[in-house]
Amino acid sequence: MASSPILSLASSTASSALPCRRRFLHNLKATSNQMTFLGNDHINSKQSFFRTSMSVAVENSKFTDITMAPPDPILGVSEAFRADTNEMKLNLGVGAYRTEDLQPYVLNVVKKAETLMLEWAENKEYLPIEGLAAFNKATAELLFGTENPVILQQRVATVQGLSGTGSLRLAAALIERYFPSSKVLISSPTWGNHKNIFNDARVPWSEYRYYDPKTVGLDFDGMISDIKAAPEGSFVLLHGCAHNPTGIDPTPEQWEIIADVIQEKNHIPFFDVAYQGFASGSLDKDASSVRMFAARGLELLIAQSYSKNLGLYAERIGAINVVCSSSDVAHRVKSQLKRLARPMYSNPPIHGARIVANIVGNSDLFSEWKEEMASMAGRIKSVRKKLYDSLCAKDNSGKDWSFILKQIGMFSFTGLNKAQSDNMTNKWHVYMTKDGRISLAGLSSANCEYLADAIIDSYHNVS
Ligand code: KET
Repeated sequence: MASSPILSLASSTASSALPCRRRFLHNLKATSNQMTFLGNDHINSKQSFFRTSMSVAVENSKFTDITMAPPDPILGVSEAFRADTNEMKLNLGVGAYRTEDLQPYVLNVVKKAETLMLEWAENKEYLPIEGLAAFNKATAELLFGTENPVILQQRVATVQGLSGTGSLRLAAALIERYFPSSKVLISSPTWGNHKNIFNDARVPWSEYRYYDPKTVGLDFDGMISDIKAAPEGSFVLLHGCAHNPTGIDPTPEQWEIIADVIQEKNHIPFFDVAYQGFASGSLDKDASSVRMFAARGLELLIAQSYSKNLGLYAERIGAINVVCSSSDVAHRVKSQLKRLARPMYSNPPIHGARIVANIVGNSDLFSEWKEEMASMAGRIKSVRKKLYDSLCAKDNSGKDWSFILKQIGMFSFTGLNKAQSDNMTNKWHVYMTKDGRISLAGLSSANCEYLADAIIDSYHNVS
């Protein structure tokens, strides 16, 4: 007898041993469990009808060979967290800011901008492919500063993107189309989605050394020699500030040396700026790496995100900026970015773009945003310090935990391995990514001691 494709959907290998009719009913039951829109009573009363229609629908599926995708290493952590009923549970997986009460936070300045927007009742017509003009102007000026020569000389091609991820994806499409023989160098480790983005855009990538597990610090020599060794004209992906996942940034002197090597090798710097203002609390300080590269007259790419610094996670608002050697080149680059965007998503959403443009364009709202951002960054710094103090107070082994204080941004890279990270989740209900990263933005002062206990236990008692 030919085996039924329903089997793989019912995910039961045992069922293949059952006689045909029983196996059919077994599979129907398994399948009906997945069909939440049908109540069981309903299935009983109309059983014969559903047996026939469901078996036809499922057995003939053209999608039978599609296997179950693994959960996302970052966003999948939140799904597991939601399913846990333990009251001590902590979600330190995704990088999303929480208040001291561990609640999501909508910035007051965002609520004010939205109130104004409701009053103005502007229309919701399609945006141009490149996005909202006022947003594109504001975002480039925020990144470089209004008086920067690249702005004054109109050398930046800015296109509104679907937050940081969508902007990186658009840049990857540009690289794939216009630099087919170039590869992208990414740090090891890096934000988990970078590899997916370049894989899906069919852009080859390789890694440069970044993290040194011995010092839980930067492997600067490794980084420099790998960037030097890469084929001339490679794209070098750099985290503008608050490197994710390590929280380890180069010093200003090290940034200069990185720029020297990139310049020597004719590489193209490609910045991912997802945390401007959120890392140090200052928009200017967090943009200093990008501005230093621009001041050298280099051409560079910068993807921006407003998920964290304005808490606009779900609005999907960000931008891709390409700094070019002249306004004429920038004009052409922009036209090609639009050409790439049109068949992907046609044009971007308007709501988040208006929020950003209205806040940056209004001096009162702009100052208020800077204050709120500094207070979010301050809360993260204070739980970082409290976690460090708790670790020092509770751990008698003499281990040096000071690396935690040297890291910056919303994450701490604890140095815990996969088995130790599993222990954090399975025993302590602390949800985190398996690379040992914890999001301090999901921690409150009240939970620091509990987290310190969990880290000490996992570090010393699990190998
Ligand atoms: N770059 C970096 C370095 C980054 O950490 C994120 C998000 C993004 C880009 C994309 O953010 P977007 O919301 O598309 O603007 N990082 C967090 C969330 C995620 O994984 O999607 C995180 O690492 O938890």
